[in-house]
Amino acid sequence: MQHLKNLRFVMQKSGRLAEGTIALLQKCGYGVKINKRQLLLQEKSGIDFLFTRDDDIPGFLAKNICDLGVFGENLLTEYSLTHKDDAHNLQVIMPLGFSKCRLSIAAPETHTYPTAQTLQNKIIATSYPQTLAHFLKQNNVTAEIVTMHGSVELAPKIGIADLICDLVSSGVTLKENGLVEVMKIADSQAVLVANKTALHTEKHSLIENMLLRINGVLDAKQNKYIMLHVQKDKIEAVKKILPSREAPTILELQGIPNKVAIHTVSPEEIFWETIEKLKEIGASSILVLPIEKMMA
Ligand code: PRT
Ligand code: ZN
Repeated sequence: MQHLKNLRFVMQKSGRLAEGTIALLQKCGYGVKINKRQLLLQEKSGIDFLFTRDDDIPGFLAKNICDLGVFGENLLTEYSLTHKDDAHNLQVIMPLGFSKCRLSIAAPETHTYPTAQTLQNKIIATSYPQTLAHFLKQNNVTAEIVTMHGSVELAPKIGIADLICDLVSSGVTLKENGLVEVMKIADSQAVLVANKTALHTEKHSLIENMLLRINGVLDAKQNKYIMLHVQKDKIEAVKKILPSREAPTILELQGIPNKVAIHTVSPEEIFWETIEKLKEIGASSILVLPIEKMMA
C-alpha cells in the first residue's frame, strides 16, 4: 500500500475551478494536465492528484481521504453549515485569487427588492440553501427556500420562485434570463484547503514543500522586478518612490561615474504614475518585468 504515504491532492475534474488549479500546479512544476478521462495521476514527486466533481472535494478532505484540495469559498460555507462536525477537520490555507464570483440574490427586472427585509415571505430558489438560510436568519427574515441543483436562473420564469440566490461573475447569465442582481450575500474565490489531521502526520513535510511552491508562485504574481538608471544622489529618492521587498541592488555603470543602475523587487503593482515619478527625478532606462517564480 505504498500510495497511502503519498500526498493526495484533490481538484475539480473540469469546470470553472479546473483551469486555474491546473495552471497553478503547472507553474509549481507538477506534471498535471487537463485529461477528462484520467481521474488519478501519480506524480513522481510523491503526490497523487485526484480529479473529481467540486462538490465531493470538501468531504474528501474532511474525511481524511485526501490531504489538500482546491474549491470555492461558496462551497466551503455551504459544506460547513451542512456538515458542522466534519467541517472542523478542514483548514483553509490560503485564497488563490482565481474563480472569483459572488453569491447574490437576483430578481426579475420588473421588481426591485432593495433591502433584506423586503425578502420577507418570498420564495427563493438556490443551490446554496444553507448559506441562504443563514443569511436570512441573520437578517430576521422568513422566506421559503427552494433547492435546485442547476439552471437556477430559470426558477422565476417558470413560476417556481419569486427570486433566486446564485453565483454571479460577469452578470451575463442573469441579464440573458431577465434578472437583476439586487443583493450580494458573499464574495467567493478558489481556496486551498487542507485536511487538518494530515498537517500533523508524516505527510507534513510533503505538504510544506508543496505550500512553499504555491506561495512562491502566488508571491511572484504580485511582485515586479524593476531596473533603472539614476544619478547617485537620487538613490534615496528612488527608494521612497519604489516600495521594495528588501534593500535594492545598486550597480556601477561603466563609463558613467555619476550614475548607477538600481535593481529592486517591488511587492506592489507598478502604475504609470510610479514610472512618471521616477522620470521626474531623472531616472532613465526604466524596465518593469514580471517575476515567474520567487522564493523569499
Ligand atoms: O461538475 P462540477 O460539479 O465539478 O462543477 P459545477 O457545475 O458544480 O461547478 P462550476 O465548474 O460551474 O463552478 C465551480 C466553482 O467555480 C463554483 O463553486 C464557484 O466557486 C466558481 N465560480 C466562479 C462559478 C462562477 N464563477 C460562475 N459564474 N460557479 C458558477 N458560476 C455560474 C453561476 O452559477 C451562473 O449560472 O455561472 C453563471 C453566471 O455566470 P456569469 O458570468 O454569467 O455571471
Ligand atoms: Zn459542482
